[in-house]
Amino acid sequence: MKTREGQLEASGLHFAIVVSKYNEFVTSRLLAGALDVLTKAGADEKAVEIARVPGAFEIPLVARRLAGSGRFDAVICLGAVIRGETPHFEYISTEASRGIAQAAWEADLPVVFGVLTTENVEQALERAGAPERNKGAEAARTAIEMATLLRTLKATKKGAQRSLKQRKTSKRKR
Ligand code: INI
Repeated sequence: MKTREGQLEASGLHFAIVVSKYNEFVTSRLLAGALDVLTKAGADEKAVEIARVPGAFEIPLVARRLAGSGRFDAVICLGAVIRGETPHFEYISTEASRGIAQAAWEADLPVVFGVLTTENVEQALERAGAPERNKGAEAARTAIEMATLLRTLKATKKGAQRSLKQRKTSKRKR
């Protein structure tokens, strides 16, 4: 039986990070956590691009654009939505998570959810602190692991021909 798994090895990989400016006192810590993981795993500083957006609601559009650019192996999305601060909590967090997942599907690339959704500022700071609990660090580890796993899943010529044939057959049945 063959088992495939990603590695925490980022050399040669390219990453985009989309980080929201809203609640920057939290998101700057998530960004620091993510960058720390990427550099320690061997990513080149020049292979990491950062895009800053106004709030978490704006993350999916920019993540989708970057993911579809063909320039990155993974996109890391960082933000902080804090319930105590907004009656729009549900709308913003739902749209951010739905949009980030959709960006990954549409671009066929890992687009990682590193957006905190917390009840209050204390919880947000707790999850943006020490490396073991930092959601930005966790998102970067996930991005590396997924990017390296996907590299091992590159279609062989035979496999690609097989799936093309399957797609044609299922189209004809419809
Ligand atoms: N954006 C966040 O990222 N976090 C929040 O907690 C937040 N609050 O509290 O409202 C927030 N609002 C801004 C939102 O993401 C959009 O930028 C804005 O609605 C414009 O589209």
